[in-house]
Amino acid sequence: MNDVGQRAHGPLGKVLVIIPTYNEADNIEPIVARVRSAVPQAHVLVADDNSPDGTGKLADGLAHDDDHVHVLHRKGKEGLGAAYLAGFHWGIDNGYDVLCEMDADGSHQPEELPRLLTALKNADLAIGSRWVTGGRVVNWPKSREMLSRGGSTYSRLLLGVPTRDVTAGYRAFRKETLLGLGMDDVASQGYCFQIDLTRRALATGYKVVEVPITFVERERGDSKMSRDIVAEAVWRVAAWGVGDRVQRVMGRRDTRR
Ligand SMILES: Nc1nc2c(ncn2[C@@H]2O[C@H](COP(=O)(O)OP(=O)(O)O)[C@@H](O)[C@H]2O)c(=O)[nH]1
Ligand SMILES: [Mg+2]
Repeated sequence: MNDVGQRAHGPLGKVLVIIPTYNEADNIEPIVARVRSAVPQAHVLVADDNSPDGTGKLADGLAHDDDHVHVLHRKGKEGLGAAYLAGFHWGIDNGYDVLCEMDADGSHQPEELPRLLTALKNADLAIGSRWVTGGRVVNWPKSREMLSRGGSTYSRLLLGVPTRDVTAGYRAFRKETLLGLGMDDVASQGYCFQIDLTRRALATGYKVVEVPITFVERERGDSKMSRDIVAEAVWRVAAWGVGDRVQRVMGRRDTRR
């Protein structure tokens, strides 16, 4: 382990909650309202990929009425990872110290964010986890649960990471963590994006903690999860696993690439 993990953790500072959206018109207003009431001091950034259903316009209305709400309009659908990277850069450039990831569809309950932020006080990355004791999922089809649990186990085995919920998308990062783990080299899309952030944070020596959450399946709108996103995760994790082993055999220390 690198020695970055040994340093003391400073106060959290300014918090930004990034919500990536693609066709979330039915969800965007309630989720932003819930974040604003659960963590009133936090700011919200909606990172919208020019949703055809007008989500971006609705978000503009929220931003007009509330100086804690901001909108990042992107040209078109480029995937969750690209939207988050743009959001992280926006947040860092605008002076935020903590960058949170949260889905728009209500699966990540804003009311649980204070627990993530409390955990981050003594960590570099806090992950809202379904698969640690106390974590659970509500209304999720058995097939999705098996895919998620299987994906985490597969990644743990191949990458040798201890994290139980490697693909989790409810997270709070310190700014220094994102800068230190080399976020601009994260090339992945959906689940893979989250797995890559996790393995890079651990390989860099950052302290990663998991906080149990209750993940609630969306009631409105459609999932953007696809076969391609799963396939990408399967091959990339296998490639990283092999790469890490080769590097270990060659005696290299940096296992991030
Ligand atoms: N900006 C942006 N957001 C996206 C994209 N794909 C998914 N999202 C958002 O990412 C979050 C999680 O997506 P979701 O479809 O719920 O995935 P699932 O929970 O794995 O089924 C939601 O807020 C989506 O609107 C994308 O290409 N661009
Ligand atoms: Mg979802």
